[in-house]
Amino acid sequence: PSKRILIRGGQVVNDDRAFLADVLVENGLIKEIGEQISISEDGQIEVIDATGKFVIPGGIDPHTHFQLPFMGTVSIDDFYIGTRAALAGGTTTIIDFVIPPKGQSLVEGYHQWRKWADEKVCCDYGLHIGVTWWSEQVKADMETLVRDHGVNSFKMFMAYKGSIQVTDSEMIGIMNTCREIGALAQVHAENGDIIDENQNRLIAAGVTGPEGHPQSRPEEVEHEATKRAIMLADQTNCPLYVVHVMSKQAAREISDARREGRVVFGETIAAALASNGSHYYDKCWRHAAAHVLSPPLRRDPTTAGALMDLLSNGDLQTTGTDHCTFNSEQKSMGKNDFRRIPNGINGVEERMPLIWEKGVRTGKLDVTQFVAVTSTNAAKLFNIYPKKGRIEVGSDADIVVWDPESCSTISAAQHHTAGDFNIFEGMTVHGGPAVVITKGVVAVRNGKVEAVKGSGRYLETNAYSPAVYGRINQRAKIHKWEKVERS
Ligand code: DUC
Ligand code: ZN
Ligand code: ZN
Ligand code: ZN
Repeated sequence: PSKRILIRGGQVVNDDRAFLADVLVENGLIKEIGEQISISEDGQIEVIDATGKFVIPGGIDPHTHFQLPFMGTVSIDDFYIGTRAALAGGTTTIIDFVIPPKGQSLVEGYHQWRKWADEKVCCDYGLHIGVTWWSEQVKADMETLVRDHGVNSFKMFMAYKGSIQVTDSEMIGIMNTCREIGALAQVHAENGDIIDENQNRLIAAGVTGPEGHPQSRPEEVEHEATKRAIMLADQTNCPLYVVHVMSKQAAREISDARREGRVVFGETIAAALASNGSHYYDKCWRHAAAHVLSPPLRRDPTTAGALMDLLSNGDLQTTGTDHCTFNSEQKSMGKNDFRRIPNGINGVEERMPLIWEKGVRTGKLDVTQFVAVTSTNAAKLFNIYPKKGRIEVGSDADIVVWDPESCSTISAAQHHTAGDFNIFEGMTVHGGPAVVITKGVVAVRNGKVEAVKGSGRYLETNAYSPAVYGRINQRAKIHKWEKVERS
């Protein structure tokens, strides 16, 4: 692989502006940006012609689950196949979730995930830590992870009763701790107790197929939990990041909270922007089961467009995928009971082209906004900016030469994940990566992926991201208890 790369004549796009320039890459970093960079033609440099194309920061997918042990099986894309698929679609950084079972040490879980990931990743990656239970030991582990292991985000599950769900009082402890150590609290917002009740009622009524899944988790279940999480975070003065916002009602809560000045961020996922819940009612069991994830896709056909509108106006900030793939055989574990269908869908490879198609080509996002919602905003919130998420001298050379004119049809026969189904099957997307560079090395060219197993690095992130804590500290000042002095 060439150590120096010159990307010539493209439109460089950051979240704040776009301009014509050449970009010189050297030793994994962006070395120079300028008009007509001159080089001595000694054969030591690879020149990539980006005329008519955009030169954008590599995508950041802040929500993946590679080789996740979950619901009695393990998601089929491991850290090699998963990051390879990410690169194929223009994503050069992923942030995955450590999800230790209840009772397991968080620090142990972290080391387990590092062991799985380090030898396999083809691009840089970070880790969020799922806090699935609560004790003094868990609190100490959170402190250790932030201090010694470059972690700055912790996720709570308000669903999955009986396994990883946490209670409100546990959430309060976790949020207080996040606030103390400068971390960002994340929530999977669904009311797990009512889901459990609905599931039992559906099964009793004989609804055992995949259509039972969305019926057990209607919009209001996501809505209520989102609202509750926002309230708890506000009361504890903890910044909150709601992962996979799937519905208009939940999104509305986030918009309203932001209007009131609360420090809340929202992520939506590729599937929510490009698919919908009608698939659960498909006559083909395999087809319906392939779409099972939580929270579910919504049947309301206006959801996808509404979520894109909120990315456009800034009420939602990031786009992930919740990429967590299971093949048909694994999905079949729930053949007679939708509660046992492993939850998860694909998206890490399709995210950027889909957002281009549904966002930029519809006119809802301009190219700078596309960069913001696919890369820069996540980099800022998780404190890896401007190392990641920006085309700037000194930043990592994670760069995508994006071809706005390319045209391809998504298909399981072509995709790079190990799954045998693609929930976006048959969709035509315009726009896609012509060249993908990770840390100064070309990983994708002309649709061919040349990813190197184990070449990615774990991203140490600092606590107190300015994008998060700048505002929370201000807000803390107005949160003062009132005491009345009486004689
Ligand atoms: N939802 C999913 O669909 N899969 C993994 C975890 C989750 O919360
Ligand atoms: Zn989740
Ligand atoms: Zn089918
Ligand atoms: Zn998830």
